[in-house]
Amino acid sequence: MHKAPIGALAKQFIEQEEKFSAHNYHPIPVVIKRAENVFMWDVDGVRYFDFLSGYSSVNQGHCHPKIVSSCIQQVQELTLTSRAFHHHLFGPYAAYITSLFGYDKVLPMNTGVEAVETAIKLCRKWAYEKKSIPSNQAKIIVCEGNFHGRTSGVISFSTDQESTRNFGPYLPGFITIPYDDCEALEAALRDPHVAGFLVEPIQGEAGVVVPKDGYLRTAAKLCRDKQVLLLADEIQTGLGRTGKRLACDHENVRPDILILGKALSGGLLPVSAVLADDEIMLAIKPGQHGSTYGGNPLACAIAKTALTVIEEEQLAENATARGIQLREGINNLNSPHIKLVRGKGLLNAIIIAHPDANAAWNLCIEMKAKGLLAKPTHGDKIRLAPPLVITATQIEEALTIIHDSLPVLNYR
Ligand code: IF1
Repeated sequence: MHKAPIGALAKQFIEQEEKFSAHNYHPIPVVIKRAENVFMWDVDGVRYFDFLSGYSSVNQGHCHPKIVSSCIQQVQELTLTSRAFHHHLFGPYAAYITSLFGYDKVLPMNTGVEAVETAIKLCRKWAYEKKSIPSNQAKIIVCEGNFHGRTSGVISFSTDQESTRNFGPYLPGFITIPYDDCEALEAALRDPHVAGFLVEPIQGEAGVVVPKDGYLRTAAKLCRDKQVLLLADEIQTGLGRTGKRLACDHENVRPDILILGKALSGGLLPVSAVLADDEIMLAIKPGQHGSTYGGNPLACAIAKTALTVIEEEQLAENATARGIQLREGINNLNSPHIKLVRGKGLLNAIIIAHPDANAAWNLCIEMKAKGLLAKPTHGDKIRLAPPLVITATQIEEALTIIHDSLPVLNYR
């Protein structure tokens, strides 16, 4: 595995982290100190393009001035009331986000997985109380290769050994089918106890797996015909990332339950949300679900600005144009080490073709040395997902870095 030379200062921070924190990640060997727009700077002042974007959390660019300003103003006035009391920002925020996405109501949470767990509970509650599925018999269809978070409940239906092994016993009530397979979905929907279908419009963690055109539209119709709820996990694909406000918008699909997170706060703090219409959302009554920080004033202030920035700066449109430029640029490299590039908008990945299992990692280390940070996913895939504010000139600069880094694979 390609060893990256790191400075003494960075080494000191990494050793401290190694000694005093859990080893639940294997980061690229770089210690970031500052970030702005599409760039991050390490503790030695070296600048990098950020091509991971906090896993699509900083679509608006790092430390977007308008979002930071909202944060600074609000953090000095009121940060938390809990939901035991009302506060003056929640109503306007709820009105704004429900109007923007076209749903009756929002249930605010914090992390993405909390929103996914919320959506599962909402779907089950609706199934028992509105669809009369027998108690504790509700099933939710999920896809192979899914990634929806890391709570014990959500990993219960993961098909990734690293996410599940030795974390049992697992939450029951899930049917797993192949992704991008409507025949399998149609067959699974014959079970009268199916309450919902939870799906990522594009599978992020699996390596940016883009389903065939029409998959989501057909899946939505199959679910509708069986009175099964469509739960769209747009935590990573939403908020402009794939070139539309939501990835579902590419096929004019309106999920019954919409799940948002990550860029909902522009990377300032965990903010997530579940949106649905009254028939579903009002199945949960007072005292039946919640969270200490869910819908807190600081989150409302930040999220409302984070959403307006995406709209005002037309970040989805830029993601479309820059994504086409990036994919065409990578294809034009004609590298024997790149099997293919795939993605939509600025959610992309390259698949590395190389006998060395560490090739993708080695390429990432070389790109880091040349000023671009990215990280492999599932071995041979490298996600390329810069903030949606990136310019055409910056894409060209990034392509030059990728081009100049590829020869590192020639000698392994
Ligand atoms: C890690 C992956 C990406 C998500 C989707 C829900 C969640 C995520 C589609 C949960 C979170 C993060 C988690 C982070 C790395 C990153 C990731 F590699 F894990 F899978 F982006 F692809 N639905 N994804 O992508 O949201 O609770 O984390 O806020 O756990 O390593 P969260």
